[in-house]
Amino acid sequence: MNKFALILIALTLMAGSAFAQTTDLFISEYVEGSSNNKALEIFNGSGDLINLSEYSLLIYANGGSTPAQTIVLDETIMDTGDTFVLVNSNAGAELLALANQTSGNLTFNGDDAVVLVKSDDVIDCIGTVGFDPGSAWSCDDGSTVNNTLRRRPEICNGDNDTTDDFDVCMEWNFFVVDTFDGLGQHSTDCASVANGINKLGSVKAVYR
Ligand SMILES: [Ca+2]
Ligand SMILES: [Ca+2]
Ligand SMILES: [Ca+2]
Repeated sequence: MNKFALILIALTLMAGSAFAQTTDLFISEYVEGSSNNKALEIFNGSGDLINLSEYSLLIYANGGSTPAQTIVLDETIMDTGDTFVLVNSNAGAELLALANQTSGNLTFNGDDAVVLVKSDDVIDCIGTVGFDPGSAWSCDDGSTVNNTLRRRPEICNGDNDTTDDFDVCMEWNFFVVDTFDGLGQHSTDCASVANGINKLGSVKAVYR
């Protein structure tokens, strides 16, 4: 292996570890509560202003491989660090009071894959599209039914693979049913980055 290859490997490793960065929106909280208490929180950890109306939420119900619901998100300019809370229109008053947008189509109940897309590009996913897990995706800590799930602070970007196995313990912390106190803010360990920046280019620039 020549010296150039070694340097390239070192730079790639650095870009992957010391520069854990958020480049786009992701889902930071998922509420599968009692009755119609359903909500999703979307977080902008990137360094860009993002127009939310370019994004949609798709719900693939009960193992279906085409979306049962499509929810176009409202025209909203999200700044770095902003959250946006989407709530089922028939939720209770306490949850509705936290909504930035409501929709009657936000109807997941534990065994439905939830996918955030920008045009046709998958940005984030909860569950596995085309797979029916029974009543929910479960692991030792909890499941996607009758829980509030909050993205772990070390998770910097969405899960853009909708077809791989979904281990809900890998990226989420669990809170008891009808926990709403995390909605409207998100804690992260990740750095923000504007989409236009070439990561390897910026690392090279530092070490030039
Ligand atoms: Ca379902
Ligand atoms: Ca996945
Ligand atoms: Ca939150």
